[in-house]
Amino acid sequence: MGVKNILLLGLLAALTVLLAACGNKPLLDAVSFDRAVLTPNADGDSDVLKITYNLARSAEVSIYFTDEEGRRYYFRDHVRHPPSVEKPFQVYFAGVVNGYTLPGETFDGFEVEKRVLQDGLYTWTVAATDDAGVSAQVTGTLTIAQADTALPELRGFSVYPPVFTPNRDGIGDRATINVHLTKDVEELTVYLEGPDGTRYHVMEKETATPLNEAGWHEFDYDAGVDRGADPPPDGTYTVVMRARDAVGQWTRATGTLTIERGGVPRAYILNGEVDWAGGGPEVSIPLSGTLYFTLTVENDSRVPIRTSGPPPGTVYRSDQNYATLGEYEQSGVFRVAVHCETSPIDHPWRWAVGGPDDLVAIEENGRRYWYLPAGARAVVTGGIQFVDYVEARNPQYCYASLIHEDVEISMVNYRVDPVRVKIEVP
Ligand SMILES: [Ca+2]
Ligand SMILES: [Ca+2]
Repeated sequence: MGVKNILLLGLLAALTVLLAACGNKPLLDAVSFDRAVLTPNADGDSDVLKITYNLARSAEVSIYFTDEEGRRYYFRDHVRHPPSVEKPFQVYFAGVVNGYTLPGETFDGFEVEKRVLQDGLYTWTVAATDDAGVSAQVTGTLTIAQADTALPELRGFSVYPPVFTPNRDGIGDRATINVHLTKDVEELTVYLEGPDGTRYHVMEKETATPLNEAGWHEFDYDAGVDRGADPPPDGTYTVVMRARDAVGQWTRATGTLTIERGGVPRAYILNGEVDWAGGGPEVSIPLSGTLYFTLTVENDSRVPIRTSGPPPGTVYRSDQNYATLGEYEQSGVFRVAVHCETSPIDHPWRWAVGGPDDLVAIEENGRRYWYLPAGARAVVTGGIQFVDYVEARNPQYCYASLIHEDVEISMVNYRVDPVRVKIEVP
């Protein structure tokens, strides 16, 4: 460091001392409350007052109220402020202070973040302490009357189940967050908060109670996968519910929710190709003959896709269907299906998207389910033995689809690679 710089620094230091000394302005002055009586009840009359104060130097500022029993309620608790520039600071006060409990009072399952002062006479204090430890404070009195002290209580707050798997497989895909709200509010919000502070909003489900009104509220959470959005990463989250009433009181309840195997399943019939035995695009089958097919299913997602029977290789008679084999539809299951124009029901013949060598078992809620793992492919074969035919529809078109039962058949997986099938009748 050059001599010049040292001189400059010295000069600056001297100037600072000089300014501090000659300024010698009081740390805190021009302190005022523009009302002596506040009625915090959101009726638009005397609900808010304005606090003005001038700060000469940077300082920690507190604004608090002391009741007649000597209990202290903080509106601002040691908040660091730069000095006032040109104009004094102005802050609006609506009678709401940091959460507190009255003697003997407890709240079950929620906390009060911000609460209105009870009716009564208070001493207000504006206090400041600068970096040198110099303190100043100004006091006055404030009467609180007609305060709307009812709290928006969050009773019976619950998150169920504690662990869920939002991946559209029909098993444990949703969590429900419930609360009984005791007062109409301006807002009632729920979000998941991750370890890094990232928040994920939870939409409210329409229930008997209109939005923001007192009563029973239910939040049905799918982690976004219903809309095809990726859910928050697997992990444990804090579920935060917060309510704010018209006076500005805040209540908060928290729980935890763990996401496992979350993700949006996506699967395809590989290349949209079906290998119909006998060639195509037109095949002839004698009555009681069997139409065989082979195709490949690709799980092109980061989550396993669930499936159910019957296994590949199964041959249906044309007058059978998945239900007659006892393999009913299950929400969230992927199955390969074949449909013909004369099929009496939608996609009557269905097969699992892989065999025992392709699938893995995953246990959830005490039951085992079968999945094609993320990124895996499986060859699926099957057949339909045509034991009958419809004369007016011979030949007819048949095609394969990949169905996500009770969820969707995506366009790309619907009516793939049609084949014209003629039943040869003797
Ligand atoms: Ca009022
Ligand atoms: Ca699931």
